[in-house]
Amino acid sequence: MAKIDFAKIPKFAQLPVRKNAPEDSNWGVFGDDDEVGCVNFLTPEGIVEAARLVRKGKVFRLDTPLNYASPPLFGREPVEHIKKSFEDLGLLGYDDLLNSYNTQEGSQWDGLGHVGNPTAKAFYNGVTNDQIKQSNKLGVHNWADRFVGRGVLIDVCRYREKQGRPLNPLKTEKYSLDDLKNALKAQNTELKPGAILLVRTGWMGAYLKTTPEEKRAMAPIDKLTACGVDDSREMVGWLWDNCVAAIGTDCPAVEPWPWDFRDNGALHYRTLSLLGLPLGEQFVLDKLADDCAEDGRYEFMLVSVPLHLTGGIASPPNAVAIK
Ligand code: UVW
Repeated sequence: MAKIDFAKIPKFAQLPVRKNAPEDSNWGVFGDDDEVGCVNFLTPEGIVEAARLVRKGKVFRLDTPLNYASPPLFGREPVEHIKKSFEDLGLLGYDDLLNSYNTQEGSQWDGLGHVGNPTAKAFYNGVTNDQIKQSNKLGVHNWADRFVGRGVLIDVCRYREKQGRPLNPLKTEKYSLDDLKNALKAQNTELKPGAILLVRTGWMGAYLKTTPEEKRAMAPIDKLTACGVDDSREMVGWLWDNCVAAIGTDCPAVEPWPWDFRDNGALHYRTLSLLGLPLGEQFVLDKLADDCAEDGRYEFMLVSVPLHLTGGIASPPNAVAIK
């Protein structure tokens, strides 16, 4: 693990640092062969600091149960769970079989092999499509033992509601960078380098309240509409300049859905492929947010243990926030 000196990280305005790298990319900042991206901002010192935030022994699970979305969003496959009996061995017992498991059927980190930048025709750090297809480059295994640090929640949904300006999470509406900054200020929370940033948009709570028919209607990729954070260059510059290690939200795509796959400015491209910044989607944040509102502490230890899937494209976060 390369030692990170936050004072020496180039500012967004100074990017790119590698010759011929795309505009607004950090390619080369963590090394020419780096496959970890912004998760490099999670340091041993940061883990020790995060552990000091554990004060009341409360644990909040941040993932949805498998198959929580019925059917899964974006037309993804549901998981088939079979209890495989040992009956034929004369034994009273079972194994689990999970068939057609799409690692993005519910809560997920999008890995760095999930999408490449259309203009650069490359994935994070210049990795080619052939490398993603034929090797384990940029797989989620690179994060398997290092996704631990100080979590920070921005409850921008509650902030906007308190302001009398709620948005409809089930529509293509966006929270601006000013909303995020002002919510942080209202919470008295500081975004220090090396944060795993969680943003509560209110989508998950709104989705869970819908009827089974409404859920079915929302599942196809061309039928879903959902809120998210603004996909602007300023948003991404702010995340980078604050050395955010990852951003996780309770909405389907972090940015509002639908986003245009042909738009080079989409947040997915700006973050995953240009900065190696993990995007977390469909996280469970409501109970954590209630607790933060109650004790006024929006920071905690966050432990995420992605699947140890060599070459994996994405992973359920398997994450907990501990306060
Ligand atoms: C989309 O934006 C389609 O979401 P995901 O990152 O889960 O593919």
